[in-house]
Amino acid sequence: MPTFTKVLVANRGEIAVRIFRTLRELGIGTVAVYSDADRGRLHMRVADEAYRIGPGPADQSYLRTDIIVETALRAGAEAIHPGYGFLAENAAFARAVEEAGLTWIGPPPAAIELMGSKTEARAAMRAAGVPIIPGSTDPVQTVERVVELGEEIGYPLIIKAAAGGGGKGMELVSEASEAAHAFEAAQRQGLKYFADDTVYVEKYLENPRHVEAQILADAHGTVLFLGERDCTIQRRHQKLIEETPSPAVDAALRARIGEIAVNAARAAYYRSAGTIEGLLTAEGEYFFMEMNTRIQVEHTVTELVTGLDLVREQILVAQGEPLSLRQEDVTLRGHAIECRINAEDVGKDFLPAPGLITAYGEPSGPGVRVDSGIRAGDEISELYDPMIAKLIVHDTNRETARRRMLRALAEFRIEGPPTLLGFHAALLTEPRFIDGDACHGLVESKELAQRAEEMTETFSHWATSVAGSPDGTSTQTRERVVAVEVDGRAFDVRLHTTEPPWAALGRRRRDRSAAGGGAGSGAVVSPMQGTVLKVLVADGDSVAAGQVICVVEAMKMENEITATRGGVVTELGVAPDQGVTIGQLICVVSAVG
Ligand code: MV4
Repeated sequence: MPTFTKVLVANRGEIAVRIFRTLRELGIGTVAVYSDADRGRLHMRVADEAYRIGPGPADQSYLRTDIIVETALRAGAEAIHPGYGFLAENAAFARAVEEAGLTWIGPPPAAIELMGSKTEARAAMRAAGVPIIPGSTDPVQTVERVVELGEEIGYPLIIKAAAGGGGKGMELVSEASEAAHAFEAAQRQGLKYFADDTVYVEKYLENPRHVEAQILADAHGTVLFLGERDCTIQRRHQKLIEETPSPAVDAALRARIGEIAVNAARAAYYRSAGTIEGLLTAEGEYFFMEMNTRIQVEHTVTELVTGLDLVREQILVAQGEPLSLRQEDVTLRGHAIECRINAEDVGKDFLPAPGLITAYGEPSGPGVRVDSGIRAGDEISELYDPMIAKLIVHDTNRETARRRMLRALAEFRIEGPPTLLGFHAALLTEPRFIDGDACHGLVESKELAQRAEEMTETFSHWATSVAGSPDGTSTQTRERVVAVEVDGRAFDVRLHTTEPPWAALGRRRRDRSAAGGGAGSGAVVSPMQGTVLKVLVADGDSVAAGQVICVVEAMKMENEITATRGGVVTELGVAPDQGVTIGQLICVVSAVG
């Protein structure tokens, strides 16, 4: 049985740091790789050795399979852990690792490949008796076939890219007349994002919960079910909050989900940690949706309720060892919640807001865990995911865990870019969340965005009084009311403190972007850097407030740019395939009459 002396982690940020911690506990040497953009960052500092992946564009660094394998050999590592994202679900890379004589800390390449094709996965799961969402298991090649399926299983339908997953390349079909448009859009997105225009069709389930099952499998025939996670609270298919147990799952349903998950893993000849993603309907039906063949961002909540280290189990399994426990030894204790603390602007439709972290202080205390790769002075780069940290709490039940999360959110000090701290505080105090409701539509609501902003104000922390500022920008004073007691009598005292220098920088940036075209001016400006995909209006067209003007692709996402008020389009200055920068004028919507 090989025991590793050194492992390379082909990843960055919090997950690389997370894996290095476990490797250290196991007495295994640690090897980091880093892009030029990540030089000096935490993940390379905590490893025993760190190797630059270069030259080349930094956003591609962690995808350089050849260099990563070479680096592992050069460093004398025996194995590679891919983390999540990047190469984690790349079967060709897993094979290349094994062909180089290294061990792949992950599932068999054939299992990655099977689950990578959503149609093949559905066919295999159906054959294994795993309930799949009604629809096609073969690729759907014509609009006529879509309409036929609509007649068979009823509308609405959803068309998904077979090579997709996680929500990219999905199109809704409410009735037959929409089939052609949706079919072409799903094909186009499949081709663009996954270089594969194969699509399939599912019945569209209304307002389901996203409930996923964690499994662990070894090479000796043991497959464990480690409970479910509820990841219903998402925004543009990005999970924001994950918790376990799911408020919608009782013991009987949990047993059924566990059986489905173990059957799915066995049918795929699975090994390592894996997740069966499923949809749970309001009627209590549970369907397999897809399998993620990697350690996931939200594995942490499962770790807190099981007391296990899932990364350690992955490493032991890769070494050929049996899992450290049996199913009857798995106990699920209490409740855990994870909030993803992203650098995003809730008020701007959750637009990623890369920038310098000028101050950073993590919460701690009972039942609090923070997984992060960030320190004060680090830059949240626009090249990668804008996640700053994962904040995870554990307590005896959901309500105490919720309160613990609110306490921890208030302790978290992050200055520089806008973050989701206030958003999470607003969401966790919503009656619907408190009730364990699925909260469909809540994340997108204006009311919640408003409350998130108020919470952010509450969280705007103790300004250090610093004279002057780095670039000579004049600092302003902040006013806040503080309750004090003098000789046993209470007073409200108005304090005027000088804002820190970075606050002035942030304010100037905000002022600049606001000047780019507020609601009043009728100017439609691009809120992001990207490429124009489509222009849906022409000069002289009448548009209503909220009507889509054009579609801009940025960070592999299609973003609809809408009119901020109704009127007539003038000064239209963009065309398909054209690049646009932040704040660039797209058109002016002139008021009529
Ligand atoms: C669905 C669906 C309804 N019906 N599939 C897929 C990727 C994941 N991010 C969300 N996905 C969905 N797939 C069928 N057949 C609805 C969603 C969905 C969703 C599901 C659960 C909780 C929140 C959601 C938010 C958006 C879309």
